Amino acid sequence: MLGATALSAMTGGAMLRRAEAAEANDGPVKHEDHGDKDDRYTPVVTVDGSTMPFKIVDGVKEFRIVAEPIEQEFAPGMKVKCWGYNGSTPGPTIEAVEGDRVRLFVTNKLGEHTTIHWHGLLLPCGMDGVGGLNQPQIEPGETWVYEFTLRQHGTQMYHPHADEMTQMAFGMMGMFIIHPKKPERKVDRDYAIMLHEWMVPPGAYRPDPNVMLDFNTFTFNGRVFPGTSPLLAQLGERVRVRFGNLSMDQHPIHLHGYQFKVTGTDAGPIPETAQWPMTTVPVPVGATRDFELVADAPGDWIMHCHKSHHTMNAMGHDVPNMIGVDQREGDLEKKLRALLPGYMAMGQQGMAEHQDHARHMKGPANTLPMMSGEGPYGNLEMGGMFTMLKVRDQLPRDGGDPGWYEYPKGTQAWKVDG
Ligand SMILES: [Cu+2]
Repeated sequence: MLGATALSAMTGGAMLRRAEAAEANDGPVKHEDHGDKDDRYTPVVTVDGSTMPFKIVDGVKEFRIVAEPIEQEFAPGMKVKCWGYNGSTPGPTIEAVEGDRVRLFVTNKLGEHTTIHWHGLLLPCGMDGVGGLNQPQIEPGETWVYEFTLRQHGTQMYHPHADEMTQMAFGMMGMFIIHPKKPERKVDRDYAIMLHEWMVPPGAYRPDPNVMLDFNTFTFNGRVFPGTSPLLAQLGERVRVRFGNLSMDQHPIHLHGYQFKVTGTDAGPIPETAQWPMTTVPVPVGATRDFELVADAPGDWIMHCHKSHHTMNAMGHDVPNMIGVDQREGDLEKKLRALLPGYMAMGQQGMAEHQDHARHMKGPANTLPMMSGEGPYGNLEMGGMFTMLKVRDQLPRDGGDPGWYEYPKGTQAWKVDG
């Protein structure tokens, strides 16, 4: 069970996936965590995701993991047939403390065999989970047990080491966070975000695992903007954000309005003297990065991958570039319409008009427009790996979304004549 602190920190996050409304960030925070409680740490909040329940049995922390086909809503309007753990992709975040003995039951409900590899963990070789090498594969219907003592702390991950290409492309992955035995610098809010990328062909419901480079959907914890929940912080709080990346690309994560320090990698904490101040942290493939900041600047600060195609939803990469082509010249648009009924010239001045067009032009089924989302001043023209850090001097008591930031007078850009 999560403590009250964690619940309030969850801030419209954890259960948004199950919320009906498009941007219902203020929905009730419920949790389906029936396990035991661990008071030794402030639980991490897996934004839009969940924490894996556990039971302490004879001093061993037991987790039950089910590998299974699932349906994941990336954002309202797009549900994808994925594979995951315990009903979601990424699977629930596993949390424990350095020195703990953990017992992880893995039940395979997929149609093919699987295993789990504990990525970055120091453990006996026979627990490493490489199917065919460290153990036989876990066949459909079987349950296998991994058990080891945690000899480190930091942000780690878990994923299959069996038919990896398919199983990871379908979303099988999760975070494995080990808190230090001797508490280090305490943070007030601790967030975890698993980065992933997918090729979901327009009109399709299932990701294509054969794609190597040309992905069209980029998720934070299995959600794309505008389906991502904001991270919240109260003025003065110390915030940690942990990123894990098991996708096929590096993702440079950029936060506006702050300089943060990169405080941890998959090999644990970085000594203070070696911590890098940054505004963009590259999260390499097969690695994790933690950063920390003190939330001293109020506002709505965006946080996103800085590869600009990664902040778009599905787009046609093969379309001819029409920017600068005046199709009204010589009635070109009209002539084309005679050949192609309904043809409309688009993208002559840029692509921003796409967001408005997407509102009244029906695209393929189960496919989100390339750009979407609205702010207090109009279209945000974003998608994919995009969210916000909302910092307020007073967050709503229920831990919900505080709404849009109210800019103090004289602190906003203004328009002039000429
Ligand atoms: Cu990216």
